[in-house]
Amino acid sequence: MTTGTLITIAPTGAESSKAAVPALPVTLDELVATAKECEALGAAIVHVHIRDAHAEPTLDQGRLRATVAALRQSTDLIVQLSSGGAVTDPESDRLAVLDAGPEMASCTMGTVNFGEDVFLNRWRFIVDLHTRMQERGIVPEYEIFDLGHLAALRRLLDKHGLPAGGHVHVDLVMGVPGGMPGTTEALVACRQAIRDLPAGTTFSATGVGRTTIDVILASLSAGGHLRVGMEDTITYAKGQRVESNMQLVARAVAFARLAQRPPATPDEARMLLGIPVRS
Ligand code: KMH
Ligand code: ZN
Repeated sequence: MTTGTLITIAPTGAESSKAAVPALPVTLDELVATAKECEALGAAIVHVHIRDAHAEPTLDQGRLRATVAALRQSTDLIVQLSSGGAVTDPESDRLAVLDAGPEMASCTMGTVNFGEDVFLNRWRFIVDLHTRMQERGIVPEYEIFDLGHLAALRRLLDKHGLPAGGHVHVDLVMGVPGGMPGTTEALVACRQAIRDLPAGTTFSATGVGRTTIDVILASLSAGGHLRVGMEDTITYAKGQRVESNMQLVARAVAFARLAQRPPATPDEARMLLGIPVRS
């Protein structure tokens, strides 16, 4: 069944520095203002990485809680905290992200080379994240950087059961140097593998760097959803820097409307993902 398009905004990430990318939202005020504007344009989910007072990536528990509270107060967006953090973050801090009580959190389904670094996701760590989210009613978004991560997800669900809410949603993160390429062919291969997951599994896709537009078009045509934002894309077109996250959401919304799959509201997204609607 084809539905409207879930649009996730990933505004900050952990990789770009504020000095190199001045438009990156790094303070709580900047993040909330960005989230509000992206919601008004059509985003339904915000994928959140936070920064400290020096604009460096952090998983500080107080800041995470304040961020969840502020986003809930100022927007109706589904707040999805990153449990991936930065490649340097210890597993204990990444697990503790769940203590901040988000509606959703990311759960990366395997280790991947990540540029010059390694994004480490051991099997036991993945199982811990998945089962803690089940216990707390936090809905995961399974992050897929390579085709084999979908096989790992099938193994996880077979051994440890469905996530909270009973619905499975994955995000294909494509074009990371070291992961799968951001191509139509790779997306179609993933879509084939998603057919081995529980019926009704949904997917979104994001193309890092210059793969962003190819991945948007491939995902929409394959019935998928979209993630965009300055976590993944800081160049809008050749020689043109991204001015703001809103510019990327506006472009994704325009593509979704052209595909006759207009943006889903946050509550439509909650219903699709098995998240209780906010009262
Ligand atoms: N920053 C990357 C190392 C996630 O948010 O769950 C990991 C990442 C995935 O961004
Ligand atoms: Zn992330």
